[in-house]
Amino acid sequence: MQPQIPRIRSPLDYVRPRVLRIGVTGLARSGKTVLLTSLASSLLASNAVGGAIRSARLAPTGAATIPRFDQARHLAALAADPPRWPERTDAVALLAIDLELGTPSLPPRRLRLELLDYPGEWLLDLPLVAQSYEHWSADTLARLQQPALAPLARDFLAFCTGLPANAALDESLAEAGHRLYRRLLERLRDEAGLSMLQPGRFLMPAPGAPPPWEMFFPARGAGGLHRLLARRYDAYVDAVRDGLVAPLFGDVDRLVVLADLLSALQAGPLAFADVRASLSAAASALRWQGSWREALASLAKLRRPGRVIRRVAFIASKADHVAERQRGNLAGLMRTMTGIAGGPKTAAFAVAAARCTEDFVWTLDGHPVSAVRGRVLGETTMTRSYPGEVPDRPPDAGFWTHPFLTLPRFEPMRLHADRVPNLAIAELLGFLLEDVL
Ligand SMILES: Nc1nc2c(ncn2[C@@H]2O[C@H](COP(=O)(O)OP(=O)(O)OP(=O)(O)O)[C@@H](O)[C@H]2O)c(=O)[nH]1
Ligand SMILES: [Mg+2]
Repeated sequence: MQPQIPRIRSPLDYVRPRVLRIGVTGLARSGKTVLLTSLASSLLASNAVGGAIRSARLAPTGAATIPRFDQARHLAALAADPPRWPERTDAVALLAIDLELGTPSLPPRRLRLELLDYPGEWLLDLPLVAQSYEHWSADTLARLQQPALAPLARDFLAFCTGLPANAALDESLAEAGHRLYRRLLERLRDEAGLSMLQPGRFLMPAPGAPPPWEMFFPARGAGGLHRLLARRYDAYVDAVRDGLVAPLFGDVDRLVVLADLLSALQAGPLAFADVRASLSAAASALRWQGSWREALASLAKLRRPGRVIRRVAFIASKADHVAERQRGNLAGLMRTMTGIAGGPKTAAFAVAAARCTEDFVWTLDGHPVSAVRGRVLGETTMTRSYPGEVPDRPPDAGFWTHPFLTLPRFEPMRLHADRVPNLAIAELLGFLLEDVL
């Protein structure tokens, strides 16, 4: 079902996009729902983005096929007394806003903005499109053998070691290996808090019955079993590729990728390396998406080609855990971790979608430091926090000898006239919409 396209009012509307779809994705708990809620609340406040937006309202749902993002419910949670954070999400949702743009002396230009809450797990499937089964298996098995992961991976690795190098084709072996591998991915997510877990659809399945070709796992070898696993991997990659030109993702024109780098710095070197691997996989997938999109479009001549992603914003979320002085480094850290020169237009931001703290100067051991203070959920007094110095590039071994302090779970600040207090949401919107405003 096509989205309802806003009526054309000015000749310019013929050459500019009238529906702009922005994908918002990121690792689990990185702050996607709060970001969407905050972006929408800023847009709906009529004077957002330096007055270029004349009016904004939530688009009617009409006959849309993708579930709508429940803006009212999420905003109500942040507006409650005491404020609450929104619940976890586990399905794709779409937020649509109709904008009128332009100066008051001319007829308005209309633009429908669609913001898509895209599962982070699926983002990590994009790099598979450029990888062979052998390559992916070798990388994955090497990672699982790291000392920090090996205890959780023991059963699966033992199963792999037990397989003869030229094992014959055997459906039940493929199934047994697949089950062990899937269970391992779940434990790495739930017990080790990792996110660089592939294939992503093993953790966040697509709707519908699981297809038989899903029964694969990473393995080395050269026999019939190995060839079966490689064929199934290829079928999986084909499905990922189809998804990229399907209406859901194929129309994404710009992408916002979130990562909670501060929590990763706090969680230690293993968690940080994991977030770093996820981000660099996502960034490199985006670097070549232009060329493979075109190649695919010409292959599937009968199909409407997907749009190429033209702008990507990488966001270090929950930036209100550190003071202003540190936030420049936080954006810098994101920039050095993702720098995707040569691909779509890219920028990095340190954002607090729902600001919880204010900056203040704290005297620690006689030295003034730039710290923050806010109310911790359920408490009445203010808590002060200085988690540590944020590095502007991935830290070296020395950094981890003075670990980042725990980040308090703060309560969001009270709303001002339905607007969520935030840091850098206007800058983010400015970058995303610069060429259409
Ligand atoms: N201090 C601070 N905390 C935030 C901010 N945004 C999100 N959080 C915290 O991060 C948690 C997760 O935020 P969500 O927006 O629900 O994250 P998500 O990515 O949608 O999570 P899933 O849907 O479970 O993957 C919240 O419950 C808050 O505790 C922020 O701007 N500042
Ligand atoms: Mg969510």
